[in-house]
Amino acid sequence: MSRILTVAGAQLGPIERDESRASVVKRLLDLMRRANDRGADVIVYPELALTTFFPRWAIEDQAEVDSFFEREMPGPETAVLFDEAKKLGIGFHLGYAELIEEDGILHRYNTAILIDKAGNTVGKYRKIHLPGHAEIEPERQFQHLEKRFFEVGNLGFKVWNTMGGKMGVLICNDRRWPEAFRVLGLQGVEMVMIGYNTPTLNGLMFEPPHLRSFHNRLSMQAGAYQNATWVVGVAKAGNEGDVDMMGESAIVAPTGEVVALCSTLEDELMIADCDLDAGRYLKDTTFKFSAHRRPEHYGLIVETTGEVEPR
Ligand code: CDV
Repeated sequence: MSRILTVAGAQLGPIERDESRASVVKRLLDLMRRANDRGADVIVYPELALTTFFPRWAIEDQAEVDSFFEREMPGPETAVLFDEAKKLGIGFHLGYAELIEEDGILHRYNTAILIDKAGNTVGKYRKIHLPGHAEIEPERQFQHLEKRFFEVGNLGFKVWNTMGGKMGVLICNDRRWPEAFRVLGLQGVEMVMIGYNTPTLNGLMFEPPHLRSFHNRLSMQAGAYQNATWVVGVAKAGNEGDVDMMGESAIVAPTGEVVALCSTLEDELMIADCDLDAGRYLKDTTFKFSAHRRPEHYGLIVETTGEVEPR
């Protein structure tokens, strides 16, 4: 018997720096209603879906940086999204900048949450692989200040049993790191949701745009196949803040095949009926980790620091 989860990926076109939360949330609601009309069980929005991709700007005023963060979730401007999802009975994944006070200290994370069809928050992930740089580098065509604006996530890579399957979340740059996928794979993940903001240019040195696209697909397709999991990769696309952002949002099957693909650089829905059992034969054969995976013979000692030393 198959376990079908109908999944919508809600690619977003550009969000300009001065676009209000209310305006963005209206766009998210429109996509949610359309996804619901098309029978989706869950809708996946991109990384930092509520604002422009603010790490591209050399913003030095902390109050201005913080204006891109959410202090509560749901908050006054996002509650309507939660209410509508609950009313429709649709789950959702939302990426946003999280500002939280813990033990009297303010922390800032690049976060994504997963909400089930009944409106419960079932998972939260804080981005671990933060790309870019911490100091403003004027020689760059545009900044990528994730290392300045965010702390490294402290929740690990988790898998949640929800919506009939084992769900995991990665955020953007995480998709390029096989170990991020593998930690989810080792927990038997069946679907990985990934929001991303990826410029079509490197920003520091020349890199052919076609390679940037290829590496996006390669990372998601390899992550899917090698862990026998669905991958739902959803972009913020188009010319935002004068930087061209890659679209090419895709739903990838556990075989590594792309089954749905966005074709514009605008707000666009892609939908697929995902059989959560589709990766079962790979998990039982080629990627039966318990039978074939042999980390004790890899010839490396992985220290707890993360450093790797030859044996
Ligand atoms: N938001 C990101 O993490 N973007 C990176 C860029 C900087 C390469 C990515 O891996 O797509």
